[in-house]
Amino acid sequence: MSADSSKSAPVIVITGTPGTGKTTHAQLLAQESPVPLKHINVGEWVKDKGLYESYDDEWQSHTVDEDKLLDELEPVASAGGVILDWHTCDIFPERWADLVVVLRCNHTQLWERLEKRGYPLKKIQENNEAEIMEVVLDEARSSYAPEIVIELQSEGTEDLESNVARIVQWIEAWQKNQQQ
Ligand code: DAT
Repeated sequence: MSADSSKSAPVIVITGTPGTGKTTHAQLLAQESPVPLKHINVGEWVKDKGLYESYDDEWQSHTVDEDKLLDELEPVASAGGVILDWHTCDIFPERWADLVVVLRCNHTQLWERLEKRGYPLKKIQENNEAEIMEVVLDEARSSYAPEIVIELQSEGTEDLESNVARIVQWIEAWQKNQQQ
């Protein structure tokens, strides 16, 4: 099922393993988009609004309170005009998303990015394995209609620029379609 046809701006989910470039893409897309898009870094939202059940020191990550998170996001996502930037997407209701972008990166580069971020070794290993096993891509494909899921490489600035240009084109086509 596609999202509400009365919205003036779409909901774009940008997902992928941590370090694949979601926030980098979302920030550039928010600047370049022909319609206003609010960038929501869902991980930051969870922290800022206390939408978690606990914090795991060993994994340095929050256990998200999914019900609270969905309640907070519902009015924002239903109104449209948002980029949801998160490393998972299968908890979002299918009706929210107009486009789901899954970013991908080769494991050598991903390892370096996560090392720079200061992640503990086992968190780097776990994320790297998840990327190799295409966990996020599988999740997106099993949660949304195939025609709204796109997989994009994110290995350098050329990829970043061409990916954002492609999403901007998609938004322009989405707008035309809404006006018909
Ligand atoms: P994420 O939000 O998926 O965790 P990020 O946007 O914070 O990832 O990016 C992690 C690091 O990698 C950051 O230093 C920017 C860099 N990076 C990611 N994608 C890139 C790309 N396509 N070109 C250049 N640098 C990129």
